[in-house]
Amino acid sequence: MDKKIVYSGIQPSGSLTIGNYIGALKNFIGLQDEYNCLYCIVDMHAITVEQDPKLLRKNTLDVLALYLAEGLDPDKSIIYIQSHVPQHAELGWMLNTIASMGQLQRMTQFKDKSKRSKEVMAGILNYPVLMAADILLYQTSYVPVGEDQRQHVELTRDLAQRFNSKYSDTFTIPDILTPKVGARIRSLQDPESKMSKSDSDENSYILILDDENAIRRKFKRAVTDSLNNFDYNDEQKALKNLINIYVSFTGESVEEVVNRYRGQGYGKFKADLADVVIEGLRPLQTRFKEIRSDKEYLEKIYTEGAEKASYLANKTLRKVYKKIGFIAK
Ligand code: AQP
Repeated sequence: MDKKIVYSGIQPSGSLTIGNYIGALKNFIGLQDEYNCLYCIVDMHAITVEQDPKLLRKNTLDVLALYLAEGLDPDKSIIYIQSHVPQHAELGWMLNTIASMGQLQRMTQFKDKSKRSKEVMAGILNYPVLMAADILLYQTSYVPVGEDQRQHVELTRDLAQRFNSKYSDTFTIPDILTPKVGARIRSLQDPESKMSKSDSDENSYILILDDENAIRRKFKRAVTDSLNNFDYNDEQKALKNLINIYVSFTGESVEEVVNRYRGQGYGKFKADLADVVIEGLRPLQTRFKEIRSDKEYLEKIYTEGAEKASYLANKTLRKVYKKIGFIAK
């Protein structure tokens, strides 16, 4: 039997944070043997908020190099850039015709992002429909993403079911795959919001490519609480978040970490956490530098990836067009 399909993507909307790493990237690697995986750099999603073209180009290649540096293997997985496969936009349009405005306006990410914009563009509203197209184009069974994307995957399931019942079985209904710990890494400055690469406060996030000094400084400045009680609970959200980051990097259990630091001040823990993250990111940062400087290699990967992805995407799109009633050329 054919292996099931895994699909995920990351926006090149800034430099990636350890939230993106723990919630998504880190989990991509282990899926490559068991499933047929597609990993995309979703540049069309990134332009739903303002981007500097030069920076967008740089960030797109950075994400590609990070994918490869982390261990995505182009012989096992299809690695490509979303705008190279126009079928995403085509299926996105079809799905827009069955997605309701009310449904899209209820999306938390839409509400958050539109609050932050002076003028709300239609692209932000339609973002989850394009995401549904990304996933459904490849008959995806599993979508490894962070908790913030759950609502979008649920919308994807809903659109797939709606299309299937209107036109007969066409799309596989996908399931979300989130990590047990670290599915929602929070801002280091405000534990009520998630860590985000587009946050205007650089102390709120650790970037995968941050240097040692920046990592130490940001953890030192991370907010905690005044209880001075080393414990893991929902009343101490900021500390809980730091412990989640720690265990995501070391693979230890929360209990082990809490037992080790109980009775000590937060300062020592924060300093050790910085060491753990610096050491954890070091091999990735080293490989990233080597790969990022090889432009020809990167071009080869994204060109071949787009060819393979287009082939699969076309198969689904042809079916969709036929069912809708478009005339085949
Ligand atoms: N804080 C987070 N904790 C756990 N997982 C996270 N992800 C993002 N932030 C966290 C996961 O990373 C993957 C890629 O996300 P994305 O770039 O497609 O968009 P996003 O979810 O909107 O991430 P950002 O960093 O907040 O980007 P901006 O600031 O551009 O909107 C997804 O799997 C996501 O769940």
